[in-house]
Amino acid sequence: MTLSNRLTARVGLIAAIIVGCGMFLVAPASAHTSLLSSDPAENAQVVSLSQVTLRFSESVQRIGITVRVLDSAGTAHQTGAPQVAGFMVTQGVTAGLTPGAYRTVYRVVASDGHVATGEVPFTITGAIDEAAAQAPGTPAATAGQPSKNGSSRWVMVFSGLFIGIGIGGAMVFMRNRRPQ
Ligand SMILES: [Cu+2]
Repeated sequence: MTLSNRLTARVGLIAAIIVGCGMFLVAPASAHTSLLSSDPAENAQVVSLSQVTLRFSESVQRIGITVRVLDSAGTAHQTGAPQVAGFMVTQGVTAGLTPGAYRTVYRVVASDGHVATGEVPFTITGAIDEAAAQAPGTPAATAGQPSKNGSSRWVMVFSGLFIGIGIGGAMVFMRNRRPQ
């Protein structure tokens, strides 16, 4: 191998690296897709469900899409093929789903060929009288409440902590002032 051959190979390699890096920097910003919003939204509680809608940040291809609506046992309840309209994907679900925990599990292919996957948990509560007729403690009746209770408990703990620090600080301040 001559010196010029070696130089050519090296220049070629450097050029390839620069082009490769450039593509790496440009492609993600212009083409990756991610879920912007959905209906039902994440952790939403809906009375009933006829379809799920997913809205992406980029348009998705009509091929390679799967949208499944699974119950807590993993049984699928979607019906028909997903409908694609630019950034939006709509998927029908079977009628009369029983109240409980569900999740929308999706896989879409962005316009650049990159795959985006994810899932959105939500709860079907059923009609009000229906829910009242159910035994207490079913997933539909209790879902979402633990986190609310948990967060308000933390608010109380932190409020107490701050009030305690405030009183303690005031006492120290008063004590320091007294000798003067
Ligand atoms: Cu991409």
